[in-house]
Amino acid sequence: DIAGPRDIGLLGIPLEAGGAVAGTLMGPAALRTAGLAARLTGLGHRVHDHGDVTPAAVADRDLPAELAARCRSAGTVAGFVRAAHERALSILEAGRMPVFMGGDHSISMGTVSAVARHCAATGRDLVLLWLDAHADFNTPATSPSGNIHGMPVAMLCGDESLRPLLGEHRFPPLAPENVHLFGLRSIDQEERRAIALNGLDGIDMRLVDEFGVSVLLRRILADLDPARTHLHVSLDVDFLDPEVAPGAGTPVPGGATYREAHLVMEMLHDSGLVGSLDIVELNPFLDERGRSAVVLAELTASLFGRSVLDRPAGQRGIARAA
Ligand code: Z70
Ligand code: MN
Ligand code: MN
Ligand code: MN
Repeated sequence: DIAGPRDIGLLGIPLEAGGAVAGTLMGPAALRTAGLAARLTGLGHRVHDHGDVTPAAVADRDLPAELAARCRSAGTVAGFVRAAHERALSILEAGRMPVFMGGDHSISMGTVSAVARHCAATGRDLVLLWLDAHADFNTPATSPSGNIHGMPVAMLCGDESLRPLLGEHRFPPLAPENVHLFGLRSIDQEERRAIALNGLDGIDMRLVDEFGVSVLLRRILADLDPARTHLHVSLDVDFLDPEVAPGAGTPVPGGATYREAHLVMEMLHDSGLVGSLDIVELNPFLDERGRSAVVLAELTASLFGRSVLDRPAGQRGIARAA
């Protein structure tokens, strides 16, 4: 249960080659500077910082020619993805709850695939909450940009053409009905068709405007069995509105407000379902005086139990009520 003190493992994955804008490799450093670890220990948790991953040496020519031709910097991304997967697995096996600090969103190919393996080994169902302006459901065949950070959800759902990025490691692909894309407001044409075809749950900003984050998130959480579920949360900085978090390489207007994002994190905490977290796409080079890094550190604290007032279990009904 996420309530009560947890053993948290921080892991930095300083990758920027999956996106078009340089700077996300500084993400882990900025999150540390924003006091992420101290905010979590201040809540009573034990925090172990595992440092940053050292990427494996992978060249483009080590990958299938088609993959390397269609994806930018595929070898570099593969090196980080494989190393992240191995480090993630050992943190999970040590019984720590991992917080993965990206890096661009392609790191999730390594982190979430490791979580999927760990869940299979421990008999739990993996559910993925993807907080992002984008669906990241492109494949090498559909991507308009060739940027691998637009493809991790497709890889995690079992796209064969992307699997060589992970090398020899094998993981059970996510069931599309266990993938919830939340905060959508920028999708490519073929990506949109693929989401419908594969039956992913897409929650766009129009739905957020109409129903609010609380109703929409409660609907997802209420369906999950607390005894079986491992919920992985993947938080892209561009889930937030660019006015709240300007440190994003591809800012899209109309994102989550500061208050909506905090409510999501508070409800996730109260659910007791979260087993792992990615914090990705923070670009400190584009940030304003560390604002975005601080917001992400604050949101992480909310996910780990920070609240304005004490809320006895019986009084945090909104997240639990079916
Ligand atoms: C576009 C693509 C993207 C950020 C993901 C954008 C992808 N759909 N951008 N995350 N920041 O190139 O595939
Ligand atoms: Mn475990
Ligand atoms: Mn993303
Ligand atoms: Mn995004």
